[in-house]
Amino acid sequence: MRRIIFATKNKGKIVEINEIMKELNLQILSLEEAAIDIEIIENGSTFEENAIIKVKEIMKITNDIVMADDSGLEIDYLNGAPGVHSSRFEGENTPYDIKNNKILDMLKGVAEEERTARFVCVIAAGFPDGQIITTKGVIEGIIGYEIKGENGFGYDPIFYVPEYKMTTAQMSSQLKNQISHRAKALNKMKELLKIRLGEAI
Ligand code: ITT
Repeated sequence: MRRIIFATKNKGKIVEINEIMKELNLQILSLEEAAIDIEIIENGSTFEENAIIKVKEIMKITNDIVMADDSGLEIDYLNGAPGVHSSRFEGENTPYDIKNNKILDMLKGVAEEERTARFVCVIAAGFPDGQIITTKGVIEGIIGYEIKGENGFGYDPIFYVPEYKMTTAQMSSQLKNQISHRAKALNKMKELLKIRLGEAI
């Protein structure tokens, strides 16, 4: 079975990635599972740049296919923040209850039409021949008025999807993994991997 090293330390992402990629005949290893412990400096200004930075760093130390996910929440009222700084917003190790409440405070009194937001995900894949490709997925929603739901991770409890009348934290993992930014980007990547790796997957 072909190995893919997934350059992430985010446990919430790993669970979703494994679920979305499960029908492929690929062994997906997180950095922890591959026993790789390096600090990657994500100093790009776009999701694409940061996904490629992560992939390139790990490609230096393995001949396996390397994939990475750079994602985040863009809030229109905050001019696209926290965006590429989503995991660092209010401090990397700050609990999400606090980060989510901070955003709710920043949007206090803001009308529904102005609460538009989206989750964005860019997946990069680097191959042993040096080629790197990327795919992107987006899910549109609005910032809710209170924290709702226990599923998912990160900003899910404040990301409300009008079409489903619930936050992504209130969705079952099956539903979120069908419609999310990550699902859309990974599904596009799956098709590209099938073309590239052919029968092997
Ligand atoms: P790695 O770089 O190790 O993958 P990270 O958490 O630092 O982990 P990013 O730099 O891509 O990853 O930041 C993504 C952040 O965006 C993540 O930490 C959440 O705060 C937010 N985010 C992304 N996808 C999300 C989702 O599906 N649900 C909730 N929040 C999400």
